[in-house]
Amino acid sequence: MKVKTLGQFIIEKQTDFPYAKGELSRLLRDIGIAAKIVNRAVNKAGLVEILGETGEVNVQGEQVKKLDVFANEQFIAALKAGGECCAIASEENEDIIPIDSEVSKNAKYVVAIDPLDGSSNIDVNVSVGTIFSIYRRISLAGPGTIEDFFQRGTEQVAAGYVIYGSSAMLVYTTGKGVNGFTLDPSIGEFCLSHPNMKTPKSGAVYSINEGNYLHFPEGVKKYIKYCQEEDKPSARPYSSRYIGSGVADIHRNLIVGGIYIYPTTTKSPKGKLRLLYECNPLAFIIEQAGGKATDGTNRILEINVTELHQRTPLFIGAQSMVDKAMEFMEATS
Ligand code: AHM
Ligand code: MG
Repeated sequence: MKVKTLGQFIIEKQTDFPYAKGELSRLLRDIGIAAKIVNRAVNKAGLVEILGETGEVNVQGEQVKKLDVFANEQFIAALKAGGECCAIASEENEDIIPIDSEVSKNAKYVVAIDPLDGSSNIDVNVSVGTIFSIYRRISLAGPGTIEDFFQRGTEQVAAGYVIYGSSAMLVYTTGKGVNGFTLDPSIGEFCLSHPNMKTPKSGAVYSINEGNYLHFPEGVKKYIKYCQEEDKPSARPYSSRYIGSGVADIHRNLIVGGIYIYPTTTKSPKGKLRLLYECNPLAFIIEQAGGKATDGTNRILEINVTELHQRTPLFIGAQSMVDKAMEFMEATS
């Protein structure tokens, strides 16, 4: 079988952007390099002193795990060294990280990143991930500014995620379909394994943390009951699958067909997930694969971004399932 590496694929696809000079390709390459380093650390996490908490609390008020910090450092270092990125917004940093170096002074892009998604699964050998989103800067020169990140999801130039799972995979889109690459550890390269990924229009899996049931909006409670009802023509009851690593849950649903919901709860009235570096990139990928992503009412990609760590509820996955869930939301609003 002829192998196509991520690097080769990116170069081949550069012709999709005739005006581009290869900067975006190099930026994706830099992200791929950091992902391999993080994957190496995840794979031997039990053997080296990288499990557990640092004793600090991050901007989200959550315990910071050592692997979170390590992943954050690796992506920042790779993006700084690559010279194609003029600012980074990370889940782990309260403010943006402007990049002010000789190599980055003409950089066109900014990157929003969740370096290690699924933090609660780090110490227990369950899949975790990285999510990234790339925008063209709107500031004119020098290091990027916070305004560069206040662009709607529709303005993303590229987005992707990496899963550190039973195998490591990198999935990304530049708005011309979705492609997935599996890391071949024997050659240390991500290789094209899932060309032109499409998600089924309908599915039979629903993913939600039902432990929060009592705190869900009425529409979500009713939709869950709908998923559990017996109805042969629509393949109900659906299966419930929830890993607790958003990347892994959404990746599985992308492939088999399903819906992932993280709604508002009475405890988190704006939802838990972050718009900039979780929901927007995931929504871009799922839409490109033929699925849908909303906050229960509005398309995720059209939500105005006004805060770096803005939260939003998320309904994402197979089109007909998201539509159905929204019907229940509308009927109860
Ligand atoms: P994190 O970025 O701090 O790991 O939070 C995001 C994660 C998602 O990956 C996952 O789907 C969700 O939070 C799980 O939250 P909960 O434990 O509340 O179900
Ligand atoms: Mg996250």
